[in-house]
Amino acid sequence: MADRERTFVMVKPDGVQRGLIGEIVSRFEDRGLKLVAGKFTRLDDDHAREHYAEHVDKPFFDDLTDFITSGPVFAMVWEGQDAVAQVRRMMGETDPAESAPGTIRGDYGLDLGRNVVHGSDTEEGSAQREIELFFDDDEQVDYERIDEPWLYE
Ligand code: D4T
Repeated sequence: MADRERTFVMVKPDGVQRGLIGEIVSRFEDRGLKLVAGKFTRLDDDHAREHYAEHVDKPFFDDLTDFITSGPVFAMVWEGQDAVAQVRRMMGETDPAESAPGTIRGDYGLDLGRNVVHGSDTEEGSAQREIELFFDDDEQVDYERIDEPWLYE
């Protein structure tokens, strides 16, 4: 079995307002990923700027931080085999208009600035950095899901 890893996922304010938390959580659960942390919260400006620090020089940065602080989000950590890349595939492209039907953004979004969900990218260290920005170690729970022997060879 390949390495299990953890990734950071967040239902953005548009996804929360549109009542999509349950749907998004269900997709990851059904796939066999394991929820190890969750937090319903609202980002302040400093947190938003840190989370999106890589985009600080981009023209859309202010709109992005305004949007992500505009309402509550549901932040999560999901664990599983190849979790970072698999979650990215399930989310679709950054722009919902370019996302295939069957992906979260392809099924629930139309506009780049309202793309429903965030997931860590595959760059080394991204997921760990984002997890640490939202969760303390003791907020992540280690446990076995009862179906694990049926999910992994
Ligand atoms: P996030 O980080 O929100 O999961 O999105 P991605 O990882 O798929 O894409 P990203 O970091 O490149 O973009 C972050 C965020 O900025 C918005 N955005 C992006 C925007 O409003 N205008 C743009 O031109 C781009 C490239 C959408 C996602």
